[in-house]
Amino acid sequence: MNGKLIVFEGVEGCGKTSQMQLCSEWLESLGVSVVVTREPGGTELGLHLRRLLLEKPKDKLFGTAQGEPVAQVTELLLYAADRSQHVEQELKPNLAAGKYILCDRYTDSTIAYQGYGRGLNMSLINQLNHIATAGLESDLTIWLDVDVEVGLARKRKDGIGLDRIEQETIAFHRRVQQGYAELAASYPSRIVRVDGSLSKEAVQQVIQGILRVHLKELP
Ligand code: Z5A
Repeated sequence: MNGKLIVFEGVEGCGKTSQMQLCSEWLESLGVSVVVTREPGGTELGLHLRRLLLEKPKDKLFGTAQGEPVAQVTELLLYAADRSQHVEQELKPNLAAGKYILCDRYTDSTIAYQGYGRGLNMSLINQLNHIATAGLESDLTIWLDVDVEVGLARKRKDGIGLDRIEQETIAFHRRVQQGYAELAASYPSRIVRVDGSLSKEAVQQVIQGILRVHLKELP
């Protein structure tokens, strides 16, 4: 069986982690060899970058120890660095080994958050995405579509403090959401929208149906 890169995208609290877990269990029950990974933080280097990118400014860490804000282009370059390492060290070797990779966020996150959310130059983002991935695109991207306030409320209910990006304004998160909607409209064969407001079980049923349609070689 050929390896596949299946990416899960969406705003905070849309249910990516939950759905990837269920999906991984389902695929393994079919005898498929699965790798679960994420961006940022899918490699050892990436874990350091993830802390730099997501810890709140008041947390004592590296460059942000004195609350120094991370410049927007710096943030973009750090996501690109994380991705480049992830593609070389994790994604390419596992695809070559025929694995099904379930990846929490990939290039569309950068377009949605740094492009639509922060308003950074889209052609710069596309160039960096291209360099970082060496042209590796997802075979399928599942966009879990939930209202931003529903997603953030789920996160708050978890009782874990909101990280640096989650603390952005609702307007920021709405721009990110708009980004996903426009990406899904532009790439209908690669990105499939799933209503993430349904129950976890119902969302999983929809995802399994989509994977069966798109990945015909599934056992
Ligand atoms: N970022 C970026 O800006 N640019 C980039 O290029 C990349 C990333 C790659 C890290 O993302 C941050 O990095 C992210 C964008 C930025 N922004 N932030 N912050 P992350 O994926 O690690 O963090 P996250 O987006 O906040 O995801 P999360 O916390 O892991 O949430 P989730 O995976 O989407 O959801 P979950 O953990 O499965 O569920 C959250 C809660 O909702 C939990 O209590 C569940 O039990 C509950 N839940 C899940 N599904 C349901 C349903 N269907 N009904 C009811 N409740 C549910």
